Amino acid sequence: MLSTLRVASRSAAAREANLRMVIGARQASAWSKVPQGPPDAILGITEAFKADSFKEKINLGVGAYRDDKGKPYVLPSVRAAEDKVVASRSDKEYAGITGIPAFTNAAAELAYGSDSAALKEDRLVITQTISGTGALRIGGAFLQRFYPHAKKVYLPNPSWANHGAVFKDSGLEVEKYRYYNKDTIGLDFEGLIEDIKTAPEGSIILLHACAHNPTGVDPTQEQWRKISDVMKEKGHFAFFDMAYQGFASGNADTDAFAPRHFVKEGHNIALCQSFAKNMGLYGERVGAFSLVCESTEEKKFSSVPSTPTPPIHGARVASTIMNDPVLNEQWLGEVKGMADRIIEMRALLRKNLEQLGSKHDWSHITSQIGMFAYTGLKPEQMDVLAQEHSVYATKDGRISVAGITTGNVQRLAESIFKVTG
Ligand code: PLA
Repeated sequence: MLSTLRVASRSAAAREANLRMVIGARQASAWSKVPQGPPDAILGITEAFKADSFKEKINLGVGAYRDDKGKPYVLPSVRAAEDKVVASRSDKEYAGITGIPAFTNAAAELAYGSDSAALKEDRLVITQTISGTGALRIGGAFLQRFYPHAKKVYLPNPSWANHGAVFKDSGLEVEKYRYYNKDTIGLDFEGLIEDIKTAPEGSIILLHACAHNPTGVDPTQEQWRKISDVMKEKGHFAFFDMAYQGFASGNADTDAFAPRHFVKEGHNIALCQSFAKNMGLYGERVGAFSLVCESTEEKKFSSVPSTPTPPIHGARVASTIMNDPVLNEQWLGEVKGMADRIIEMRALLRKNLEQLGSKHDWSHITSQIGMFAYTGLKPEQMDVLAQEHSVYATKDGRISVAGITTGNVQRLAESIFKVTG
């Protein structure tokens, strides 16, 4: 203590440093019981990738689209809309509590379809959110407070790594239902149906609308119909996460089949939308949460507040695109372009692996859909890929196909071949 005092008297700078130490000590005692948050498994990979000095390193961790040069891609329609937004010299006033109506109306139409009964009958509530994660968080909290039949949500096994944490933070309990069959590298449809049937009536079931993350395995339309029937029989509540509309098939309507079918069948669903992937607006945090109500009357009671109040710039960009027929058409073409490049890279990776003489069956790489391929590689093999080949991806064997290019696919295939034999 004496020595600290002496140091403190030496100079103003030293005094300040000393003060910081004292404050630090106080803070440590105030927060010392706070458990350290888990590292973000996906963004942590980006950190490891950045720290690697090997020139030909490959990052297949985060699901962020890259062009064929491996560079982040800003959609030309987004650039054009952004120019329009800037040229309009709009003010920076707060948006309303549920966001920008021109954005949320267009988002609802994109998701549900302009002919949706829920829209025509004016029984949809929608609020702007901090991208898809914010939608899940707000939706989770809303259900936790007001959904009368359950306080537990059933997630597919496996599911997006953050689903569990986001719902737990919303105060919901989390349970799993069977989804993926390791042996077939496909959907465990019987297991899924059985688990949904045995869940207590009125359970909340989380469904990935399309491009299931991490497996890339989606139910077929026939299977979706069956899931809808079983859920109706049991009075379950469908909570859709649609983070990849347009990205799976290249067609925004095709990808929205499941939630639209459920609504047609009379399910009053909840839906989370993200514009991170399909518009490439990752950091702008543009999303929406909506609830289909039984009637306009019920809608009046179901106002879902947003983060007060949501950010305006990204929502203005998305709204400009969706409300301008020419830009909208251009954007849909660009989404298809991204989806097609991913599909092409799947084919190329499989071809390269087969040409190398790999004895494994890699057909799942091309049959899976969306941003990710679930390779079936084991955690130890993923470690070797990172340590010996500078190929970075999540330990569960998921690779972001969006990070593959014509320039790196051969080296990637060789690395996977060496690791899997
Ligand atoms: N839902 C699913 C199924 C997702 O995969 C993601 C993002 C989100 C919601 C949330 O996205 P948003 O908040 O940006 O709209 N998953 C990414 C990103 C792409 C991440 O986890 O950091 C992934 O790599 O899995």
